Amino acid sequence: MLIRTGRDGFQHPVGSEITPRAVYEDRRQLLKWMATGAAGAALATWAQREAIAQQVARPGKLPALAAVRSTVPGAVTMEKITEYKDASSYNNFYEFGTDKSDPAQNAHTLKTRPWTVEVEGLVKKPGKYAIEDLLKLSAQEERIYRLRCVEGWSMVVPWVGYPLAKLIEKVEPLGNAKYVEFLTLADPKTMPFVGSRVLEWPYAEGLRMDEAMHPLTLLTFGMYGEVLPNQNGAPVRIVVPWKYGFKSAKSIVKIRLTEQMPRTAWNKAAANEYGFYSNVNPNVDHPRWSQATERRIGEDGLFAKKRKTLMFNGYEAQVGQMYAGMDLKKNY
Ligand SMILES: Nc1nc2c(c(=O)[nH]1)N[C@H]1C(S)=C(S)[C@@H](COP(=O)(O)O)O[C@H]1N2
Ligand SMILES: [Mo]
Repeated sequence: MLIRTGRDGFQHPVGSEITPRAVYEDRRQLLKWMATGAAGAALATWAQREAIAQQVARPGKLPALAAVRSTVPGAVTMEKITEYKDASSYNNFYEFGTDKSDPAQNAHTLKTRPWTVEVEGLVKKPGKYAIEDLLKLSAQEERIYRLRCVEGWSMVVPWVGYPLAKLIEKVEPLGNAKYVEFLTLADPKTMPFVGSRVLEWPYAEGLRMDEAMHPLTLLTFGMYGEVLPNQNGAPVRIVVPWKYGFKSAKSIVKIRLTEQMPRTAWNKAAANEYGFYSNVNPNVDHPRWSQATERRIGEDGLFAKKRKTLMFNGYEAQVGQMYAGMDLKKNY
């Protein structure tokens, strides 16, 4: 569901599956809320998406992507893996629409070949990489990551890729490079919503240098042993498992090293709601909803008990040190 904030003309999602906070904290409130019909609307939306998930066929059988299971600490969670049909039919990819089921239905128009990724900015060796060369730059690893969306749902996906650090090392960052900016494709001919004002295009994201170089930050080409389906960000995306899902930019065409902190698409849309860091943090609420719990897509029904969200999405042992001494409430 989308609401218009009016403040700046942008629209921001209010996940229809987000139960207002007061509601799940109090059973009597829940009954009241259900009586307003909001629950009915949420249930209808949820049921509709479930129905679409059943219909969206696995997009052919995509080419396999050979990979070895990663041995990097934290790279493989033992949690139950989300079913492919759910991970590929319940997506956020606003270039193809704002409903979770839109990308699976619309992203077939995305042309993933030829594809080049330009690496530029504060580097000694800038370059344009054809996707075929980028794929071969380093050995492919399989990693089983939790991904937690800021809207309150999560999934567990076996991603295939290699550390972004491998590419960054290759281009030799200059001493004053402090951030990495990701710019993604914005092609109005193949992306029907790039003409809309939902966000500023191209979709932009960024990481601090140490975050970009962290061994868990994955330059991702595949999932479930195959190349990425378009709706999940083909042919190349980033996956940053300890941050809210929107930090994991899809269908990347440019990687730029900068000295200044780059502006990001969601920060431009609503700076008070989406900060640069966006580390998963159950103790820091979104201004319009709690971040303390989450629902696992494909498993937890609308009224099932939610799971507790973990600090840094469960990757605190691996990444916590990068934020030592930082006020995470201020740097949300
Ligand atoms: N280019 C682009 N990348 C994007 C988005 C988007 O709208 N456009 N949505 C983000 C959000 S909000 C989430 S939660 C994840 C979802 O990734 P998934 O569909 O593979 O689960 O992609 C992120 N990357
Ligand atoms: Mo998200």
